[in-house]
Amino acid sequence: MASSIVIVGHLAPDLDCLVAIWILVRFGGATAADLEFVPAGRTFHDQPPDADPAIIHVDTGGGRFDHHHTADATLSAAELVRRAVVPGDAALSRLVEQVTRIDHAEALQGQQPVFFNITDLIAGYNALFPNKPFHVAQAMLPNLDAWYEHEQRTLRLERAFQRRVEFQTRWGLGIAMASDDGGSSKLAYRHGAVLYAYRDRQGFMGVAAQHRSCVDLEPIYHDLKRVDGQADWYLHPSHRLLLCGTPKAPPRVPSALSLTQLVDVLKRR
Ligand SMILES: [Mn+2]
Repeated sequence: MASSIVIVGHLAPDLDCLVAIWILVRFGGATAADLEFVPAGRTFHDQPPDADPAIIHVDTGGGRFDHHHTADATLSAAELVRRAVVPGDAALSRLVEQVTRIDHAEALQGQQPVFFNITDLIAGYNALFPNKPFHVAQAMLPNLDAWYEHEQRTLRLERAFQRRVEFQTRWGLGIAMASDDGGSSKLAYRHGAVLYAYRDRQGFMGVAAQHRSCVDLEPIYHDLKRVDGQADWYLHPSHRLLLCGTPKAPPRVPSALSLTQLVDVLKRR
């Protein structure tokens, strides 16, 4: 796309509108596009929405990237842009699927999440910059980059989880996995693990027990002190978490064990 592209969204842009803009900017080559905002439903200078290929309307105007002509709950402006620009990106599909659901959930009462969420964040930006929708968009683009990165990481973890090792412990099923990103307790517990161990790209390792279990990792901690004495193992006060290095707290000395050796320690108890 040429740099003379204009992307037109609606005033007080919402998540759907912002994600549609973000896809065009980040994936559609519209990096230098001008952003314009019109009252929802209207078009730029009241021209037909798709008359000029260099003026792209999203979530407003009734054109090809506006979904308000239909009540189809699987459609959103972001989804229409995604299908047209990057239909084959799995992480983006996941992100946009959630955007579509959020866009349609807004009309429903009593289904809002309990905690502060991305819709609240956007509402905050619109409150900070009520007459500057461009500022809202500029502030949100990096947040959407981060969300996309999160979805990519989740997909990588799911792929790595398929190569997991399952083993028996005295407490029940153990699951071990190694991946660039470490492990996913969510995936392990969903799969029925009571104990789960992981190793990441930097050699950071950890063992965690499901929080409803009666596992006490203190004996394992002492075993590790014996076989991996130099390493900086940390036993969490809950006794359900045993860590040797996390991004929050890199280890002074990393573990010398392989994941298989760690699993052997866990199996022996
Ligand atoms: Mn929408």
